[in-house]
Amino acid sequence: MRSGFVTLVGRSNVGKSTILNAIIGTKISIVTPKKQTTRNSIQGIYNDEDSQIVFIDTPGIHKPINELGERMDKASYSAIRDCDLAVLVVDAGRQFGEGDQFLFDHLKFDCKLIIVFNKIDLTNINLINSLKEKYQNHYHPLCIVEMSAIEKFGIDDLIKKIKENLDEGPQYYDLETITNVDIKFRVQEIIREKILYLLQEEVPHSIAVQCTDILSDENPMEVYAKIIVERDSQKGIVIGAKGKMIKRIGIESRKDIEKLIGRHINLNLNVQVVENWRNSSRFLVGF
Ligand SMILES: Nc1nc2c(ncn2[C@@H]2O[C@H](COP(=O)(O)OP(=O)(O)OP(=O)(O)O)[C@@H](O)[C@H]2O)c(=O)[nH]1
Ligand SMILES: [Mg+2]
Repeated sequence: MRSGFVTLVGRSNVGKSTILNAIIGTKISIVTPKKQTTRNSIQGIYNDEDSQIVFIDTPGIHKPINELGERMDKASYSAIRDCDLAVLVVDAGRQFGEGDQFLFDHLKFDCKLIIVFNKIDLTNINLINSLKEKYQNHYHPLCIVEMSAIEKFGIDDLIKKIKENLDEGPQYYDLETITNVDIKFRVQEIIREKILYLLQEEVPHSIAVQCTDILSDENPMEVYAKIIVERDSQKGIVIGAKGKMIKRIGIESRKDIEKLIGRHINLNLNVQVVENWRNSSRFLVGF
């Protein structure tokens, strides 16, 4: 069989996590219209009759403004050092700009490279041709695949091109395993996704979620999670007037967690302030 590790990398918001979910056929990595949604490297495992591809979704490469951002970029750079093939995802609906230049200056590939032009539903032929020329000349990829992950267009083509470029190798995971992250991590991410949707501006980026306990012997199952903010004022925003916001976050999250776990749950949320956690090495250990 052919197998290997394939890293999805690129700027924030280009659709890396959407692509991973479309490939695996289920939601492994959270997706939002906000930047810096993914904060960790997350594996999704694709299997078919003659191959196993371990995809690694990564945080969007950006100019970091705090230690969390530095760690996120580091996770992305290290994921392309350790893979067999990298897939650089580009938003084909946007003009080349400063952020793309930052990527050109900082992101180098020693491994095989395929470029995906995603969001072709939002582009036009002139834009796509000019982007293609730029990326072709800078990176010399094996090929460029056009895609609309949201419409599931181009996914099969990408898999085909990846398979053509992977060597014979072992089956790394058993066939039932679709991700490397555990239930607690997925619960945290679901809650963070709802917060990203429901809160505005900087607030959702100042939030971390820790799932502290899942009591599966209880019926309904009891799930405990802490929402961590950086300041008292943010705590007020997360809780909302008369507790309305935290209630909404709870209701939205519970629906998705129940889908994930396949059982009814009670979701117990509490909000805690950890000042400036995004610059706290102690807090970020193991992040
Ligand atoms: N129109 C359109 N929108 C897309 C497509 N793929 C993804 N999106 C949208 O783009 C936004 C960002 O998608 P994500 O998958 O979270 O992007 P990402 O690259 O993982 O972002 P980070 O985790 O922040 O690095 C979401 O609103 C998606 O619905 C596409 O093919 N077409
Ligand atoms: Mg993402």
